Amino acid sequence: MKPTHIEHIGIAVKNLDDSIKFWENILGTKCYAIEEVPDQKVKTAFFLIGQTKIELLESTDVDGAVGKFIEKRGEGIHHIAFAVDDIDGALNEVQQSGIQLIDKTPRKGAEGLHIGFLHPKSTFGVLTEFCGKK
Ligand code: CMX
Repeated sequence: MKPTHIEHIGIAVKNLDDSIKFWENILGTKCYAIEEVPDQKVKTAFFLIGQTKIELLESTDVDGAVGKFIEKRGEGIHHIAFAVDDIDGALNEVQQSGIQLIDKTPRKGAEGLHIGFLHPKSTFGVLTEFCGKK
């Protein structure tokens, strides 16, 4: 289940529009998609750098994962996501090795991807996501 590449880095932001302007300037590339993901209680904006995306995350609900993160820790890097060929197999494999999962089965994420999170208590403090196409 070796990940193929870093699919994206998720960054929690207070205001998507302000952050998009900053990242467009820094990266020299336009945000190519804005999408709300109701299941995750976020609005996302994407930039493509090589094979990897920067995913800006604005909370749509103070009680959602990003809303709570910003309340507690402020803006900043929220998670790192790895692309895997077999999302079900990857989640199964890490669970078997004793790592605590947030999602035992994949959920629907942005861009039609199937996603599953590993708990930061089990990953040395890094909220880690696997993404797959199914
Ligand atoms: N990175 C590292 N640690 C984190 C974290 C993050 N992004 N978010 C929370 N934590 C830590 C907290 O600091 C806390 O640690 P302490 O107990 O030492 O204080 C612990 O995890 C529990 O956090 P909490 O604030 O009590 O919040 P919850 O338990 O309600 O939720 C988590 C934490 C990770 C389980 C939850 O955020 C979650 O399920 N995340 C997965 C889904 C997600 O992040 N969706 C948004 C992005 C979606 C997308 O990319 O499309």
